[in-house]
Amino acid sequence: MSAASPTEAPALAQQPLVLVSHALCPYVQRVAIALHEKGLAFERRDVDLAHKPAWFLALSPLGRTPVLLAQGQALFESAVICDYLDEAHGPRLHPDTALQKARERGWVEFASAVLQSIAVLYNAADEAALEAARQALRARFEHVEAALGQGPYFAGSRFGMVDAAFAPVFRYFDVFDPAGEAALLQSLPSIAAWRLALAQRASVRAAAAGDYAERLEEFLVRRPSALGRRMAAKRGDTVIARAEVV
Ligand SMILES: N[C@@H](CCC(=O)N[C@@H](CS)C(=O)NCC(=O)O)C(=O)O
Repeated sequence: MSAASPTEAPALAQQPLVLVSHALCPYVQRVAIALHEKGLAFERRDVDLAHKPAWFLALSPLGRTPVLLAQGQALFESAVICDYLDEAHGPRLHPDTALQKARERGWVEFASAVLQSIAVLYNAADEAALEAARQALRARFEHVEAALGQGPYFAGSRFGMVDAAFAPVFRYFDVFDPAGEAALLQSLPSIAAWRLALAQRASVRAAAAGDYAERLEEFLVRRPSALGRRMAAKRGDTVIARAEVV
């Protein structure tokens, strides 16, 4: 992946919108989806999170992607960036009423908890830890299944911020399923239909590179974890397990 060097730091004032990114970051995808939904042009600038450039650390106090450079400001934290975009630019992705907005923000937070459970899964050191991680993740998805309505999106016919937050979650399963983890989402019919609807949405498709699945697989195969070893064995690779920062 390309990483901007300190001398390539995006000039804050010169670009209308710059999304400071990592190719595999699911939180970056949320922001990219919101930008696409609003038809906003932006430049995407990838950083190497294993070797963070000084300009990036100066803009991102937590040293994390995404950062959105907008009107001379560096905005960080995906939920905050998405809320800013929604207040500043139509069409609205959040619902109109305070109560519904609060409910949906809660589910955006829940999507972050699901992403953390996914990281526990792909980092699980051995089969016992992997099974425990599967069960924890499954329990989270059962909550999601219970919260879903008729679809096609979280809030019915309206594509919203919860959809933007969960679309990157399901992208992991495009790689997990063939790796032998398809049972994790089995018998959750509303999630299956939602996942399909999200995968077809133009903004979701545009939010990650065309070779995203191959890159993710490469990242996972190199994890020193039970899942990584199984994927490497399945591929017949002799990949040396090497942790990467994502
Ligand atoms: N709560 C943050 C999470 C962002 C996050 O965890 N980003 C990861 C990449 S996906 C990162 O930058 N990790 C590098 C690090 O923590 O050092 C958000 O929603 O923006």
